[in-house]
Amino acid sequence: MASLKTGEGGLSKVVLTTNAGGAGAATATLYRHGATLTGWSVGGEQLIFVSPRAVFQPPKAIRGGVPVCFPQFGNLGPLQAQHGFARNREWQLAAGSSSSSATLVLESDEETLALWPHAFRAELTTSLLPSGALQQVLRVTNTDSKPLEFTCALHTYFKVSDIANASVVGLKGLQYYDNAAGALATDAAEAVTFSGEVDRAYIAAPDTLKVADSGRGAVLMVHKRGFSDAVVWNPAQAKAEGMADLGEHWRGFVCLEVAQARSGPVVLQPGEAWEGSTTVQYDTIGEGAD
Ligand code: TA6
Repeated sequence: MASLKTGEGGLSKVVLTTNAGGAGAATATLYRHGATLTGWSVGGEQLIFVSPRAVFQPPKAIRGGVPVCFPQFGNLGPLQAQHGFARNREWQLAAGSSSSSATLVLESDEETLALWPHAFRAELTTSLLPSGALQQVLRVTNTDSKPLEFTCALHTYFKVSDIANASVVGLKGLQYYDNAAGALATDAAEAVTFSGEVDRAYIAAPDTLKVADSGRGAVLMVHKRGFSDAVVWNPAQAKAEGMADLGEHWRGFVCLEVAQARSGPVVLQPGEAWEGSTTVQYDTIGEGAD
């Protein structure tokens, strides 16, 4: 049974474990604040980045982990708040969670209705698979009597030895919106590498993508379903210095986010539900698929 514990800042968290013994043992940590996953380790190797300067004080979003961007990704929606409000609100632990899987729930209330006049139920189910892989499923139900339209993302910060050692493979030939340049472009490179700010929202990305860290011989195979797009981000030094909860720690992560963003919003009729999922498998270089 997943149990609630007290974490950073006195916030409530859930710790998940697999029963796999020895090298395959995996753990994950999930805060009710923002339903933000703040850790995933396999065989003792921590694979998720959280800024050492992260502020665990609601409503501020935790810098790092896997923030839930809903009901909009970025500014792709009517809200003033970038990435919506889900990552700033407390989610409830649903009954039926186990030692290796937990569902957190966010339902519309007076506050959200004042921000966004739509009744909804959002559920994030986080599971550690027997292999140690991390799976997250976001399910949104339109509980209103009118259509619901939203964009969303699971904004994952993968821990890397150094951004200079990181690459993202699988996006060659795709069109992306370059948020730094404010323009569309096409990626001709075999892999995305990081020699400066990278802030790209790829349109209609493949369902399998790879994050590689040559500095620690790690490969993360990311498999998405339901999310059409993928976002790659690292702010580099100039932007990071303007972020009080990041600063000099910008070299420690690469964001590869599964998103329903530039391809267009999800539209749900009353009573309809949508699901998007990501499953991430950790391998050491040499084991992972090429
Ligand atoms: O996913 C990339 C991005 O949209 C970047 O443009 C940057 O703003 C990043 O998200 C972090 O956003 P935040 O609101 O968490 O500072």
